[in-house]
Amino acid sequence: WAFQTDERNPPSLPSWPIIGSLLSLRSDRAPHVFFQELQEKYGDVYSLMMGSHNVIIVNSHHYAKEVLLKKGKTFAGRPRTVNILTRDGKDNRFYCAPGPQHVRDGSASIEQTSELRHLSGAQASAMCDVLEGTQSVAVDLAPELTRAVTNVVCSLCFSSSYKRGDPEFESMLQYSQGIVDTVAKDSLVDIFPWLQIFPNEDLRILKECVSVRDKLLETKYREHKADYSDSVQRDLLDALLRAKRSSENNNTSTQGVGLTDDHLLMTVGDIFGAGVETTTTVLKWSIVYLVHYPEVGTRRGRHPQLSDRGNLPYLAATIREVLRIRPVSPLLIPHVAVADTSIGEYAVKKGARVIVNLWSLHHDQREWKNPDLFDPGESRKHNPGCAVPSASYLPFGAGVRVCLGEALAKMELFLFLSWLLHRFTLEMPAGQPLPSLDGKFGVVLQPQKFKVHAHPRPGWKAKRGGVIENRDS
Ligand code: PLO
Repeated sequence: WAFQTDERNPPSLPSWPIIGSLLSLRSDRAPHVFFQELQEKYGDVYSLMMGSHNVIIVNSHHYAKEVLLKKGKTFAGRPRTVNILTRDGKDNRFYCAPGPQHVRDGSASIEQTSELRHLSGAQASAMCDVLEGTQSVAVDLAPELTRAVTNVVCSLCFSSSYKRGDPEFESMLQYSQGIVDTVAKDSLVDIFPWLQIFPNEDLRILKECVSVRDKLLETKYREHKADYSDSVQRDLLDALLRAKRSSENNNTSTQGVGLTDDHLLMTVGDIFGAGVETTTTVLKWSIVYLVHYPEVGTRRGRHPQLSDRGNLPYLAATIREVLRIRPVSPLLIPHVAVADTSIGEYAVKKGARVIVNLWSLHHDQREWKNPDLFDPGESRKHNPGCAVPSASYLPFGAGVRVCLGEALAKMELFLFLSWLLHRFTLEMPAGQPLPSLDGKFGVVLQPQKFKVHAHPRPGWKAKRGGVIENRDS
């Protein structure tokens, strides 16, 4: 009497024992695009089996908000998968209960530091100086962008920064890329356990990269512990050390879980990795789109400081549009239902994984006019029946698992791009095709490598203290 129950199961892809819905999932499309295509046949919410796991894919903003906001706590679980990267889930951001206090404390201290603005401004300016030296050749901007972003996060986490050619920085670039390339595939190990029995090349690369990363983190940790003092808090690592000490003094039982060294290391590692990979990726996409739509770049403002954000609405709109059309994390991070519950009219069992397909939300024909078109202009504001910005827009996720770094990211994006556009026009080298708009799907959606010419604009000069003045207006 299945039809007598109030709630029914979501439409489901065909599945078989052990391999689950694998046969229906073969596609040369990236998963987020493929999941959006399946929406036509199966609807906004459907389920499939990955191995023995029930996975629910959510493709529209009403249902997505039910998962993230209305029933946020019920869906706040995380799958216990990637244990190579996290030492069995000791990075709280991914796997523990959402918002553990020491991470919240850390992120609060991120937002408090007004120094960060100056720091970001200084990094942006240093980056522009380097680019100015490359005038006549087309260059891949990625390493310079990464260095600038890394240095912001690095001083936030460890109060240190990297100079050009620093071997530690080069090794960091390498291991980070290695992890980004392989960690998405690693989560497949969980679905197909035999991959672990037959060690493959990716797994080797991932393990190697993680061990390089961990050594670096451990060195920083040792140095910090050596000259830690309760009276000064230099950075995030100090804040975490303090939280650990106070939880030890308070006698563990009140705090529930004691913080171990691994917890601290993995938390810093996460914030570090997330801070670098995400912002850098958005900057790269912004440049891709600026080269495709050069008219966007010419509408620049005059004094790139954070306080100008209100005066540069077009740049702000451009950043919003980049985050819409190429979201960094098109499938967010999987959620897990911690109790029996429902999504809309559909029943959801405890333990089910829920993937919010942000790509579908950001490319929903019902919510956006020409969703595949890059359009930072006015027309995006006139979505039929949509507030500004649209309800179908969640580049940082939402609810208890919302991105910790949203404020930092927005500040960095604005400062880095306004400086870049203020000092340079970006162009493809003559005869070169425009960079591809297709992303490489991994743990973040990355653009492919490309080179551009950065032509210095005439008429700006640097004044003391990094404030710049425009003379050509
Ligand atoms: C990036 C590579 C680092 O070496 C480790 C790391 C930690 C946190 C991850 C990040 C990587 C990729 C982007 C992630 C972030 C946590 C939140 C963020 C997944 C793997 C996003 C986009 O959701």
